[in-house]
Amino acid sequence: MKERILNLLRESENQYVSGQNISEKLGVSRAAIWKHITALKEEGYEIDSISRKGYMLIGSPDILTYGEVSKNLHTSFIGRKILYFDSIDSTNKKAKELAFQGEQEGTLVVSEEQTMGRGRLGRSWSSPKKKGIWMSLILRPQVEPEHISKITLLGAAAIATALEEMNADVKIKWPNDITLQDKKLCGILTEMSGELNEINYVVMGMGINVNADEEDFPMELKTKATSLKACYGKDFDRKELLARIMNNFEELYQEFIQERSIETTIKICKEKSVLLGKDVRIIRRGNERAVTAVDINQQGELIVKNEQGELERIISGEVSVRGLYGYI
Ligand code: BT5
Repeated sequence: MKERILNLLRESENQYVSGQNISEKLGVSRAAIWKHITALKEEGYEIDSISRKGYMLIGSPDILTYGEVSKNLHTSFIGRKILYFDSIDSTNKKAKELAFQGEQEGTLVVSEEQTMGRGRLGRSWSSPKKKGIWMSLILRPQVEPEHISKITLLGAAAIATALEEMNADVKIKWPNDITLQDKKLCGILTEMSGELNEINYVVMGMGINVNADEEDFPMELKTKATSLKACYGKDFDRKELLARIMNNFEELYQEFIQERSIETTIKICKEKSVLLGKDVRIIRRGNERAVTAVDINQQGELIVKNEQGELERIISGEVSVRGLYGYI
């Protein structure tokens, strides 16, 4: 009922809606309306009330609920259901539990903070409250498990495009990072459950530092991580960014599923690549090698030239790529 009252207020932008009107439309008592309005105010909605005129929505809180995000959402199934948490251990963990229980494709788990956010290989992911977007998307692609690493690239291309639409000059660092001014802005963690030939579900976790200030990052990240706010000196609209990511992702995902192609994704990943043409280190289980990044092929693999001058394909899996002297 609270959501329905909120929707009525949203529909009547800059106008008062009378208690009588709400009561008739939704079939609730004036006293119940008052209770829900009070609850909405507690959530951060600014609602003006004048006797005899009714209620008017003046401002909405900076929260990533479906009601707040959907205004900018143009998808048919990606992000059409958002499970919203104020605080959770990890959205990937929650999304995996839900997917295991049968949750449908396209459902998004979002939390304002994570107390045990995870990166790859058990590394931790710093997720301070309301400072970023911490979310996990449930997917059920009908493709062979070997194609799963492509999903991370779809995510990276969707996020980078959304950020570009909001005038942030980001780069993609194959396979799972987005960078801004040579620091890490975003990381993607794609996890899957499946058999040899079949995927049960995929969970793609995305962590994006949006309005974090320098002091929000733990000591060890200060030289390596950045946020949109730290870089551009202003707050960015998290709701709009989240919706834009979903919009872009759905398009790229449809191409992947229906046409079995990631051509558009690869084009974006190459155009925005921070690695191509650079001398980098490939790190796999502690072993490091110096190579030059040359290309990304249609399978989404990184093509590098080794010290013998031979070309090699690098499959994302468990590799990390670093610059010769630092993160890039
Ligand atoms: C990643 O791993 O970059 C994947 C991160 C995925 C996070 C999302 S948030 C929503 C969802 N729920 C989860 O629990 N996880 C996903 P990796 O490439 O392994 O990088 C991890 C490393 O990035 C850490 O070891 C730190 O050095 C660094 N790091 C941690 N927090 C960071 C942050 N907020 N910003 C930038 N770098 C960070």
